[in-house]
Amino acid sequence: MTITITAFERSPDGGKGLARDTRVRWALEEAGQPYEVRLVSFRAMKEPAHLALHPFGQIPTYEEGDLALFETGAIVLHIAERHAGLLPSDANARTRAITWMFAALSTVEPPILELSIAKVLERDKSWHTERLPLVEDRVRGRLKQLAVRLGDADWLDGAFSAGDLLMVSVLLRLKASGILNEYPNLAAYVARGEARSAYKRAFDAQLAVNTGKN
Ligand SMILES: N[C@@H](CCC(=O)N[C@@H](CS)C(=O)NCC(=O)O)C(=O)O
Repeated sequence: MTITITAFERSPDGGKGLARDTRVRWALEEAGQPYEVRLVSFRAMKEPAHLALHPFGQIPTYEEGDLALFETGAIVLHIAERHAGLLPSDANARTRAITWMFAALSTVEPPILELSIAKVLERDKSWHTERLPLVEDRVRGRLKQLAVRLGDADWLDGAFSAGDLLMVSVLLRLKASGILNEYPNLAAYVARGEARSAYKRAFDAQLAVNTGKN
């Protein structure tokens, strides 16, 4: 059955791989599943046809036969549960990997997004310079805890899993800030994720859309 995902017609990041279709592309590449992409404009994302797929008018969405999904956590979990390569077969290890997926999206991603919002949307506020260090420190707090847990391991819990895929995807947003480099084991962890051939294919595919080379 054909898998179709949606992605920005023009990503605000110009192809740096931060739009969330990249993590879905990455999961599909890890699973060896071909997919098609339907590009949507910001206007089309808020129109009824897209809202029927995604109630919040966002990307990415995922369609496969009569199944339509939104939310990257749910999409990556769906891919990981149906194809080998992203979740261990041992039941407990599998549940721990899923726990890391939730940790990435609900514990680590929120302060990182708050930092992006503070930097991009709150620049002109009178309280911006006072608030920014507080937001940065909340990110540092989470990174410190994550760095302690990762230690000198390659991945969060044994072999690479969907938990790592989402955690690396979330941390990538910090690369430009320099904060990630304050935690050398996390910077190396992200670099290991980026070095995977499946990630490279996913990154190149989204870049091609944004440079008009697809
Ligand atoms: N929690 C959602 C977030 C989706 C999301 O924020 N998508 C962004 C692109 S990365 C978007 O569509 N932004 C445009 C908008 O919200 O209007 C997920 O993980 O899928």
